[in-house]
Amino acid sequence: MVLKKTICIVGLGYIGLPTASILATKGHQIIGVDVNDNIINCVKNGHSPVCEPDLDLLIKAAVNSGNLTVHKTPSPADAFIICVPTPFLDNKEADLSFVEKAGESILPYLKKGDLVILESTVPPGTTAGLLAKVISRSGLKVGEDIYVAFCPERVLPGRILIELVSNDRIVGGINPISAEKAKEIYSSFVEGNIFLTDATTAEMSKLVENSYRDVNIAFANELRKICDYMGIDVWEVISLANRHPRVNILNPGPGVGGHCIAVDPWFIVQINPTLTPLITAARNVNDSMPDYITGLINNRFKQDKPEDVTIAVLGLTYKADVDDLRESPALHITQKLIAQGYNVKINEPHAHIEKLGFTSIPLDTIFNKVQAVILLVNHSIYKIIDPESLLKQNPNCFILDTRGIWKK
Ligand code: SAJ
Repeated sequence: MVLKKTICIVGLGYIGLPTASILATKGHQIIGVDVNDNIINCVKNGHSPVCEPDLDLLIKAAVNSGNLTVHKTPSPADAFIICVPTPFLDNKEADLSFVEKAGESILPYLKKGDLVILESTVPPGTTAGLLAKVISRSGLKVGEDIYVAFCPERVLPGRILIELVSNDRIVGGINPISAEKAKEIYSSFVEGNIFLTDATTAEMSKLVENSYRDVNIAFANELRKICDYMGIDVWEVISLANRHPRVNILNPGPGVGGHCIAVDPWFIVQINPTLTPLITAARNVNDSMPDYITGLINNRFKQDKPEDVTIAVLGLTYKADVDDLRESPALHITQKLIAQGYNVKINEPHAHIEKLGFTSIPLDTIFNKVQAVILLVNHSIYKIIDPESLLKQNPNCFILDTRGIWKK
């Protein structure tokens, strides 16, 4: 039987809020903490501030049960889970200021026997170094009076609630007892296996997962460039190569976005750039893709003045069927086309693009009088668009499917 605990979760973003809600529905008393009034108000009213399947329902259940309350400051608890952002600085090193502030914010509430868990993605050594140092300012002996662990989140946006429960978890303690204590918390909702290790190994494993994906996508993007040069279809090449039982190449695209894969590999590189040329090269290949795509468009319209060319852009988010625009290559490409003087019409079904000064044009009118259609995001609703019929109506239209969802 799992013992019900009071758990304070600092940071109610993409990870903190689903984790808080699920723990609340398992009977724990959850104190959710965030500095953002909009998030607090949304949750109080039982709504999700982010677009994620079924999260609204889960939050409503958690709030209605009385087990989830939200506040601007922490309160005493048995365990504290820190889920704050770790963006990178201009020099691509991790900005740990949010982690540090979150650690400082719980100091007044810590007591002997408490557990502090970090879930934010961080460079290896952060939990045993920076975080343990901040926690030691409570006067409690870290590892003896108070337990500290790193437990990386591994959920895929768009499938967060499923993966939160079904994925295996890595739990890294600053000592074995810290790992055991943290495992107790995750055991109350995780159906996958829970693997115990030390905090630094757990931090590195998390970065390795996202870097592995980044390197694989970079390989696909490099293949795309060479196949374009040769005049052959990269998606056909990859799908044929993937018929080999030990080959699994990911998909080329307009670049890698989001707040994880486009950021985390740099946290490995910052440890020692000389030892990590492959990870660095992969990041650079993926970062080169937006310019590569705008280059293809410029090349097609090199005889025209950009102001005489109208382009329909499909999708602005960083990936399919989410509302997240962070580090989005699609947004980057669109802004670049606008800056170059093209007339750009946008369709984006999920994100609130009005806040960027854009309007989403409905799909039934966006293709009128355009010289180009550029598919930047493989949102499900775009799969039913038939490029053949677009070409029938507008034979000179330049159609560029950067995601390979429209069969030739
Ligand atoms: N992308 C491609 N080609 C592909 C797959 C993805 O170009 O074949 C692009 C996407 O369009 C997007 C970017 O890569 O711009 C990242 O998308 P993603 O779906 O690969 O990953 P994220 O960033 O949404 O979530 C990742 C996941 N990590 C792994 O799959 C190893 C998730 O499990 C992590 O929890 C998450 O990062 C995180 O928070 O770290």
